[in-house]
Amino acid sequence: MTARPARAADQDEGRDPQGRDAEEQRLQAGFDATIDRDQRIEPRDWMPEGYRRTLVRQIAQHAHSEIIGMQPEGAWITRAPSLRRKAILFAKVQDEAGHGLYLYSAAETLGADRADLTERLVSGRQKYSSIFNYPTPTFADVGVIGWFVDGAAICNQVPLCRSSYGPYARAMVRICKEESFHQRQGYELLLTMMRGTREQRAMVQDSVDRWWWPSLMMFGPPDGDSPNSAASMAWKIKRHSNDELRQRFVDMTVPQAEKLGVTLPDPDLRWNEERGRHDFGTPDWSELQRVISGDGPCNTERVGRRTAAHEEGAWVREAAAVHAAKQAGRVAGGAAGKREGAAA
Ligand code: FAQ
Repeated sequence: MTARPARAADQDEGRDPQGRDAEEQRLQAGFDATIDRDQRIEPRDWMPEGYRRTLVRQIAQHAHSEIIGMQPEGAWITRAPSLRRKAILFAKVQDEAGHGLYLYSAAETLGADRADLTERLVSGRQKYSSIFNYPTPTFADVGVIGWFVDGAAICNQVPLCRSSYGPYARAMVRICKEESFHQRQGYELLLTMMRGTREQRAMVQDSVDRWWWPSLMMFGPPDGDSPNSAASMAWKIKRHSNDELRQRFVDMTVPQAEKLGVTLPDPDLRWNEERGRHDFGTPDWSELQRVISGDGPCNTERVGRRTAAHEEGAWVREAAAVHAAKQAGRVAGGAAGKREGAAA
């Protein structure tokens, strides 16, 4: 693949429009060949503007989801029922912050500015996953988030480890390892609760009833209503369609629910021998649209909390920037001093 910076063609001075078109076609052909060979596009490679825009959109939404996703479970850190559960939850929520940071860094390799992305999140111009707009009234919700939400995240994100954009794919490798641990901790928490009292078992079932359908919605609208899928799949950013991944999640989760002893709240859920997969009911897509457009149960609270955290953290960013500038000055000063010393 020709390693040329984006818009190199525009920067070539004195080139006539036909020459520019030919150059553009050559770069596009190189890009297409890299995608066809299943090789990676790297930050300094030429890429079509639509590819770059789609990646910034998806990676930023993904990063925002990890950061906003700290809130529903984070609310339980102070109330976790034992020191062990508190330590586990602390570690998990901290991992999510780390995932957000890798992903913002991946977006930066495409020219995005982190402060601008945060501004787009708090002003509602960029989305984050619908799932984090649901409340967590009981401790069973911590377990069900691990089981369903991290489980859905794994189904969706393992294929993203083979995404065509190098920095995104590499970030996903580490993220998926951690999500896998998160899913197991959720399931283990629920197994423990199911071995407890009748009230605890009822608490788990209630949580399963509330989170099942929103978890299926995490995979996005049905394929026929997914405007971004065709281009994303042609560019190998997404490797599977929304419906394919939703089906995988259902097939993976049904036997786990049986083992746990809970009922998934879908009367249409059954094994289809012919397809070798489960049939299941249709999520309420109007609910997904409502939640995505800001009218979910906790949208205002989540964005309000994120905005407040951003504002309260301004002094940390300022102090870090001043410190970094001082360090840079010291390093540059030190290097200049060494050069002078060598010259003398
Ligand atoms: N929520 O054309 P498509 C996690 C939007 S991380 C909100 O199908 P696309 C870890 C979509 O953006 C969870 N918006 O779009 C964790 C688009 O809007 P736009 C996040 C949604 O991109 C666990 C429009 O609808 N994971 O859980 C949703 O091809 C526990 C049309 O949709 C990722 O971000 C939704 N559910 O496919 C953290 C994974 N669905 O931008 C804490 C990476 C759709 O055109 C605790 N992302 N939309 O205005 C993806 O795989 C894709 O972006 C999809 C959507 C599959 C989410």
